[in-house]
Amino acid sequence: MIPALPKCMLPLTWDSPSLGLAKEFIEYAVSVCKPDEVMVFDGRRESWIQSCEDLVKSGSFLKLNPYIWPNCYLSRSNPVDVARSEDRTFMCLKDGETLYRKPHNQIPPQLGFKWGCRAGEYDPEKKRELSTEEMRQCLLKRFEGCMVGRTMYVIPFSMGPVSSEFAKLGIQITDSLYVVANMYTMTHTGMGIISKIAEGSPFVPCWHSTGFPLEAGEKDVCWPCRLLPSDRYIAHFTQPDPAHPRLGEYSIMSYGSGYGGNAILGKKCYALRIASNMARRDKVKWMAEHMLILHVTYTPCIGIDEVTKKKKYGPAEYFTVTGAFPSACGKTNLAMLQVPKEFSDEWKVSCVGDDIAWIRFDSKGRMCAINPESGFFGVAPGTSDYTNRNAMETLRGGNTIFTNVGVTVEGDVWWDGLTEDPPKGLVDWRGHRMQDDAWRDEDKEKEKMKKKQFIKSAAHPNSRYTTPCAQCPIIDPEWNTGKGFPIDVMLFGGRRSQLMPLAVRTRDWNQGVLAAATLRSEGTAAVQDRVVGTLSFDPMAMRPFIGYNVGDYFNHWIEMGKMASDQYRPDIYVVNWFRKDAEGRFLWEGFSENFRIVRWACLQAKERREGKECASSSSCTPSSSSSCAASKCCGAETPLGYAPSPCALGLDLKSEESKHVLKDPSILSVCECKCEDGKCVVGKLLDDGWFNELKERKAFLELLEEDLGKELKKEFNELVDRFASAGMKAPAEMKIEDLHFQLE
Ligand code: OXD
Ligand code: MN
Repeated sequence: MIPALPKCMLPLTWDSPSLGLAKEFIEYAVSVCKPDEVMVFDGRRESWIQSCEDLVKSGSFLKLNPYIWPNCYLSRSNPVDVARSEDRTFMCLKDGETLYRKPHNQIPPQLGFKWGCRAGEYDPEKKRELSTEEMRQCLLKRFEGCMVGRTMYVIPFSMGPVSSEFAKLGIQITDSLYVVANMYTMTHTGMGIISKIAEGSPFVPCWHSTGFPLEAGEKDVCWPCRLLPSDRYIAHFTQPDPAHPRLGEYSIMSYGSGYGGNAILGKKCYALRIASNMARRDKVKWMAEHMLILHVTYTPCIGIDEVTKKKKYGPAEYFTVTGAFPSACGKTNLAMLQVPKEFSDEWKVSCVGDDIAWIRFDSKGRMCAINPESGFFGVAPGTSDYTNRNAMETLRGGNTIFTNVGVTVEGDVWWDGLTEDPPKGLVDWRGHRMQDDAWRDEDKEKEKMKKKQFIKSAAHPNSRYTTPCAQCPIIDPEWNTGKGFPIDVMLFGGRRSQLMPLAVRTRDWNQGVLAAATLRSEGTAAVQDRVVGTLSFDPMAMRPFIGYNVGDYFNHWIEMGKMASDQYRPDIYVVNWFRKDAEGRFLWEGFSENFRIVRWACLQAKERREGKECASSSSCTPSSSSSCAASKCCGAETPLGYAPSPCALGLDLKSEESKHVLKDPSILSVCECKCEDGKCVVGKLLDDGWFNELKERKAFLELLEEDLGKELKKEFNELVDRFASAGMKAPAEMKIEDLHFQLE
């Protein structure tokens, strides 16, 4: 049960002055939103079940078949509210601070920045974006009376285990019980947080409303929201509210949408946008990144025991790999990777997190990551026992909320990719009964097309599941202890059907930061109204989540690299699982096979730990499949960094299995391999597309104007030089001119 406010505050009473700032915020929010009643969510499992059952009663949730999906529910959103509304997301910084030097509407459209935060709404009368305090007034006006006829739910929550040094607290007020139910799974909730706040721990006030007050006697709808996209605001403030300065510098005000990252405010709004701002502002610097965290255990086989004839294993070694990928690019799959059989004897992986990493230094100067969330909010389509059995097992553990997937009349769920053929008795994500076998046709070609259409319409492409991390069969035993996992490897990857190679290890931290900063990716359905497939910049996969000036954010990365100890500074890799051939077929098998890159990276981290410098490779040529020990294969040198040979990935191009995994070995590199004295050296470029690619990257970096740090500029010009050595035309055009400083 969710008790009404005064009861729930026991042993503290509602009138207790010791409730301090929690009380000030709730009273402030009540006075603005004018709800009919206020309830506090106490974080108990019973309260979660009660919330879900109440949602069933009101018609918002459908209870799924408990024999297949125990304690699981289906929710259907309004079809206009199905993804994060990036172009209604505002980072309202301190007066005088900006995300980019240029106002949002002056950023060249080809850079893809129609999506991503802006400073304030554009006011056509003032011919400028609203200032931070104007935005606050604009939001307060929207919130005025927005909960009339409704209940205001108060959710005390922590990002990160409450007792850990990483933990950050928040209180979300919301008029959506769906959001309450999701926040329970995605964050650490409970009354202990109110007590901590009462004791003086800071918290972020998080305002959320669907913007749908009810007149007396008006019937509620299943998914309240504002229908006009321009009526939605996801606004973040990083300076105090002048009316309530004691509530601190940070606050979030989200209005008009009930979906995912727009409404579950602990996730993208707090744990990425606000947290990244805090991370740079705090005295002890840290980072909040859009990254999965994978823990890898390697127990090398060291021979055969002569007596028992069994394999002998050396001591276990541990690695932590993080991966930054834009939304809907397979982060959850990589976070729950299944190690291919041929490696599973020596290698095991466990999952720490699938979306967000908070990174701090430990006393040895290692960058250590935790997952601040407690649930997975994963994209359903494409998830199956073949692509991600661990995710399926997590869901089958029950306690899952599905949003916008298809459902059968038997109360089973379905989406594109779950099974080969759609089941009979399917109801699509909008609640329309689909006609069984409507896709069948005598003409097999026609049937293929019709089936594709049918399948695609069952679940929304951004349909989701909200499920507890603790249910994942390969969750790391220490995922929730607050212990930071020391990072060895950081992977960065976009969705690129052309040009970008499968994987490269960058030469050093600064080159890696440049590569991550200039990451580009093709659009997916995770963003409202985004044209799927269009290419845009997505630095560190954080474009929609960077919570302060983007140039400063890059410089923060450079500074964090300087603070890391030389011995433990993570290696940065750029990867791309999504190369396609002319017919649109993927050239890399992906999914579990991505482990080959993880293994290659961990073996290089091992060499570094052992003090063996990975220089440009020895005998690893893309055509050799012979005696190349993976641990010796640092890779062939390319302008982007070191590229793996097939043998370094455990592939033998003569075998059919390997050809199935890697359909075209040329995706391994940007250059034709050229060997001199048995060593790979930079060869001729394989694709002329690099000229345009660098030109676009230059345009993006120049957008930062004076905020572009000298290190990145130097790295970029050196990258151009390396491409010039590999035969790229007109490099002089490509260099970034000195904008404001002399290069050393
Ligand atoms: C997510 C996203 O939901 O990145 O994780 O959109
Ligand atoms: Mn994400």
